[in-house]
Order: sequence, then structure tokens, then C-alpha cells
Amino acid sequence: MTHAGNNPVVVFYVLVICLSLRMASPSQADPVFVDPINDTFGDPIFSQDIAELDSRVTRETVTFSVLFHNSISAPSAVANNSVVGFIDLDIDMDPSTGVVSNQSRFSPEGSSDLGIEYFVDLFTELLNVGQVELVDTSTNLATATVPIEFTENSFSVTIPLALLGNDDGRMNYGAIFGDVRDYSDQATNPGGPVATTIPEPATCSLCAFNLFVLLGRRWRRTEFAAAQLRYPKKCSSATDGPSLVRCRVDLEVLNPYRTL
Ligand SMILES: [Ca+2]
Ligand SMILES: [Ca+2]
Ligand SMILES: [Ca+2]
Repeated sequence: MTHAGNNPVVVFYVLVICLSLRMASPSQADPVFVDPINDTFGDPIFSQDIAELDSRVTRETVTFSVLFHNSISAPSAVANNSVVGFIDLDIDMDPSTGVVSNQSRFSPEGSSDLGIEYFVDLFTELLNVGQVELVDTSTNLATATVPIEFTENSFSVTIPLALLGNDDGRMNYGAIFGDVRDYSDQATNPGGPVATTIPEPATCSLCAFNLFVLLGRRWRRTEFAAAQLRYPKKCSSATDGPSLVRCRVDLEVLNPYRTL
């Protein structure tokens, strides 16, 4: 019987798949929407100027990260550069379902072509530090609060996909931000990359583990074949499982420094 782990073609393809998954992580993890500098609009006190809008998806969460050309503060800081606004989510990638996006409603630059099922409301961080509300547009009610993290010029929001109706993680999205007086910049992904899936670390680990097992089994059987040549009486009938264990035990008795 042919063992997959003993087939060099199978081992080769497993290796290629594993390498592909590992190589896919950095490339697919960066579908960044790059937004120009000094493209702000409106009449804010402080113009929030988006630099990048990025999304990352795992099996369980989607994270949106927004980088600005300027320094920002959290809404709860109540500072001049406190950033407020919305991240709009069109989870079925269908503009005819859901409601008109916040971006379309408040941007002077026209429709975002999003029909959104959910949005993240940054304003709500003012009352709940480190958390923002996720709003279901079918009821216009907040269904959950999700964490938001700020740096000097960026923030990121992580949403469990379970809170998005167990969505598959593929979605269109847009964003519009400003200060307490007016919106000043927007970004959207339609026409560009959608949120993409990156392999979970566990996936790569499992893949690497499987490769390890396959290579280990192949190595063990190669060693076993060599042992059969050296100790034909001990190992002539052993193929795998208990027989191989017995053979290994016998060989270790013969040579305690040698293992299969
Ligand atoms: Ca910009
Ligand atoms: Ca939709
Ligand atoms: Ca989806």
C-alpha cells in the first residue's frame, strides 16, 4: 500500500502549498487603499486627512485600520484633532441591499455605491472609552460595542464576524471622518481590493505540522527500509504500526543509540 507521506510528489505539493500560504500572508494582508494627501473637503476646525484604509480578515474577525496624514486623538480625548465619523460595511457586496452609506450621505463627492448592512460609529467612543458601537442598519440600533485602538496618527477597529451575521469576511466598505464640526475626508474600497482573508496562524501551524508528520513518516520508513537490510530477521515482516514498534524496540535493544 502506498503511503502519501512516502510519495515524493505528495510531499512536494504539500511543501508548495505550505510555502504559498506563508508567502500569501504578507501580500494578501496588505490590500491598502491609499488616499492622497491634502484632498480634504468641508469646513472643519481640524481637517482629518486620510492616508490609508486597510482591512484584515481572519476566520473570526475583520479589522479596519485607518492611517492619517495628521496626528489624531480619540473622541474621548475631546481635543481639536479628535477624529469622528463612520466605517460603512456592505457585507454582501450588493449596493441594492442595506441602506445608503454614511459616506454617501455626508460626502460632497457623491455616492459610494455601498448598500450597507452595518456601520461603526466613532462618535460613540466619546461615551465609552476604547469602544465603539456597531450599528445594524436594519434596526438602526447598536448591536454591540467593539474595541478601537488609537496611535498618534492611526486607529484600528476589530469586529467579530459573528456580530456581522457570521459573514464570510468578504465585504465592501467605506469610511468618512472629520471633527466635531464637519467631515473632511473619505475612503472607500469599491473598485479596489475587498477585505481579504489571511491564513490564521493555526492554519500555517497545522500545515507545517502535517508536513512535519509526512516528512517524519517518510524518514522513518526510509530508516526502516535500511533496518530491514541490516536486520532482516528482526524486521522482515514489519510494515507499520505495532510490528514497526516491535522492530524498533528490538533494534534499540541491539543498539540503544539508534532509533527509528
Ligand atoms: Ca486624504
Ligand atoms: Ca449591501
Ligand atoms: Ca460577505
